[in-house]
Amino acid sequence: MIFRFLTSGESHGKCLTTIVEGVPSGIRIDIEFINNELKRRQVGYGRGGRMKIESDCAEILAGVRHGFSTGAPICLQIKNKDWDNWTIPMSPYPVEDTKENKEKIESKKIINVRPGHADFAGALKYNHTDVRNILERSSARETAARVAAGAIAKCILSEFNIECLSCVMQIGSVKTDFPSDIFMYKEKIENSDLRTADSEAYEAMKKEIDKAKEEGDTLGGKFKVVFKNMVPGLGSHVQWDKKLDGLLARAVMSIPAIKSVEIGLGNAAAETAGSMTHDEIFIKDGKYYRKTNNAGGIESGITNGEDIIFSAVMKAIPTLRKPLNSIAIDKKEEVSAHFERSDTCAVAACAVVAEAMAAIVIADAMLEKFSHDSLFEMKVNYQNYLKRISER
Ligand code: EPS
Repeated sequence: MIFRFLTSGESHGKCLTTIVEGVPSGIRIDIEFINNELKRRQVGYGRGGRMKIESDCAEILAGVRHGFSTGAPICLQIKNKDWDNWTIPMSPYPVEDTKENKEKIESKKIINVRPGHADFAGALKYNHTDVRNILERSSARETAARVAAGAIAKCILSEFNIECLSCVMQIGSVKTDFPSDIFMYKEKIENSDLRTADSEAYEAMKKEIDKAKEEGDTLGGKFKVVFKNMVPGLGSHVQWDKKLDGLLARAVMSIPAIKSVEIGLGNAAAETAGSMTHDEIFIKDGKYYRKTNNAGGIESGITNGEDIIFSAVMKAIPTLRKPLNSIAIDKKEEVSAHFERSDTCAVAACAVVAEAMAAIVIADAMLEKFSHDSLFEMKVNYQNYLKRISER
């Protein structure tokens, strides 16, 4: 792995941070682009109160000079505005032992775990009696830092004209297949707070979210992500951990609440005969082409030059205003699960996070294939490769 990143930060801590390593020198790092990516993640009909507090914005702390990467690790920081309300309960330092401080800390202590979140297993594993120690890090707030890292990956990909876009395909029971070529509807998708170009489905999705909200419930859904202008030959068939589909699935599955990832035809492959599954290859004017892309741009772990297409399912958020039955940790007592504040539905935001995670995997494969010291060297290798394969 060449493009590596870690994130740190708690949901109500001072900030989120990411350190991205493996970025070649000479990549234009556009802070406005990074911040626009963060903004895209905040959008979504059905999101909760936190998004009204935050207006996520990254600061570059290292690794970039005058707008270009130097080859050194890049450090990005996103401040949590909500931190101002949490300085005592979330203080990294011991706080003064006053009645007021004790009350503030106690008021934020959680023992009623939420089924479906990391609370229960996390408290057992890390030996905590205050579940907040788990919740703060397992919160999907962390995905803001992933989107910042993903924006750096997208800056690399854009040097090679690789573009990506996501759209929502399902919210609760409302499904849409429209459009099949999502780039044709890019503007409409970007302007939709549910990332859909299907006006009819949009209204039905909103209704479904409103209903869930009224009932104190939450909703999941499904989204699709497409990368276009791909080069053939990224990833490899030779070893299990080099297969690009495996790497993509892992990266996307690691996003909170993701329950399945499908590449290309995905689950429908179970009921599709071979003759209808595999994308036949044709030749026109000396060029190879395909009429279908059921493989989602990846065959045996290697990109084949077609668009990379995958979809993923996000389960309904486990923080419910009408809480589920649960237990108070260490008390052997049945209680209602903890509720503080939550989104009713965050599928549109999750699609943006999936773009980021996939961009990281694809950028990493590009760096592996074409070198990773400087953009200059990478481009020379890329052009040579394109020339070589075009002659075959
Ligand atoms: C999120 C911030 C969180 C939640 C949400 C995602 O903020 P808060 O807990 O202060 O409301 O809104 O987290 C979850 C849905 C979850 O299950 O953890 C964000 O920035 O995306």
